[in-house]
Amino acid sequence: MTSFSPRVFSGVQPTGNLHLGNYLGAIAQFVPLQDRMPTIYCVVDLHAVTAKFEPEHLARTTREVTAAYLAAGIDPKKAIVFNQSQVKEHAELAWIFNCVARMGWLSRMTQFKEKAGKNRENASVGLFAYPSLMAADILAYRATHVPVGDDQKQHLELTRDIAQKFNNDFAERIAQLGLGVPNPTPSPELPDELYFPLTEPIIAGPATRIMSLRDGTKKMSKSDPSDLSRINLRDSAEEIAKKIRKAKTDPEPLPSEEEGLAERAEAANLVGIYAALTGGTKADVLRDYGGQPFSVFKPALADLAVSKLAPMADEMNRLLADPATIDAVLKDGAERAGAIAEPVLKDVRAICGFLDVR
Ligand code: AQP
Repeated sequence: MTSFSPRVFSGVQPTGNLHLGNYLGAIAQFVPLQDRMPTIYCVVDLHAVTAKFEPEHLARTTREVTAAYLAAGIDPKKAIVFNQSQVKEHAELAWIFNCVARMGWLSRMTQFKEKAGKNRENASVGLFAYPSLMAADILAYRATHVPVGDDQKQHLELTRDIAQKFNNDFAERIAQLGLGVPNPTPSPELPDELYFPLTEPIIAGPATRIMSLRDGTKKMSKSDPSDLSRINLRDSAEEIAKKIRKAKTDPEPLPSEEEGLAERAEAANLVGIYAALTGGTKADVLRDYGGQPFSVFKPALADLAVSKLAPMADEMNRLLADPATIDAVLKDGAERAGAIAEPVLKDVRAICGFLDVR
């Protein structure tokens, strides 16, 4: 290989309650990329077991994320769509990365601190090591780009740190075995030849962090106990309208300029959602609604959200009524993903020096 071939990898956890943030921040960004380069979209079920989960729901939520991918416009003939647990190379590479990553690096991850909360001692080791598995998900395909929401930025930086340390620690063996790729961005911190690329995040659009409808300082999240905090992708039109009507706001009308949103987290969030749903900018929205009260803006936002999400929910429901077709997509995807990850792990085992007797 003379250079890393561009390849996209991303994933969504099947933890239930897929919401507007997952859609605007991630899934909607996945769709156009499938026409620009090879893409791999995973349902990351191994991540879903790092916190309390119901085994009897996991298959259903795995199919639900797959249905959301397909309903959003991901074409499984173009993109590889599969569930993580079906390709064993993810778990194997994660173990090696657990031995590359440092305790200090993982201890600094804000998502672990938030999710473990005050009860850190009781959090699973899997939750702590989650970023190593995420690095393995990406690097098992030597993916060069990862579209994600803003909350995953720190994990992507850790993926680069792991790749960099692996490339450095094993530089001699990578060169000896002839497995290196010329470093596209030579620097004193890195050898001339790399095995793993330094993956770039793609954090794009006006909706990289959609906030809770109940609290503009917290991100919209599947695990928020209040269902009113998020718009679920399969909510009915009535539920969507109710949640937007009840969304926390302030008494002021919308400003005409973006600077006027600076201290108004809830207003900024709703304007950002409107912008993302129309494919425009916050400035465009304020040009139309500046000076208007929320009693005018909220119904317009509700109509817009329903018009965009209802067809997707209908398509998800149609797909979910036929689980065999979803499973066939996942099976085909797992075979195609495995065919890429298997030789990468063969290289990694050789680089690490494991005795191969089979
Ligand atoms: N609020 C958000 N705004 C924009 N993007 C978001 N994403 C998540 N929440 C928002 C993006 O969705 C993708 C899939 O996320 P995930 O399922 O891997 O888990 P997460 O980031 O931990 O999302 P949640 O919804 O908050 O789930 P729980 O509550 O289970 O932890 C990612 O690209 C993420 O950035």
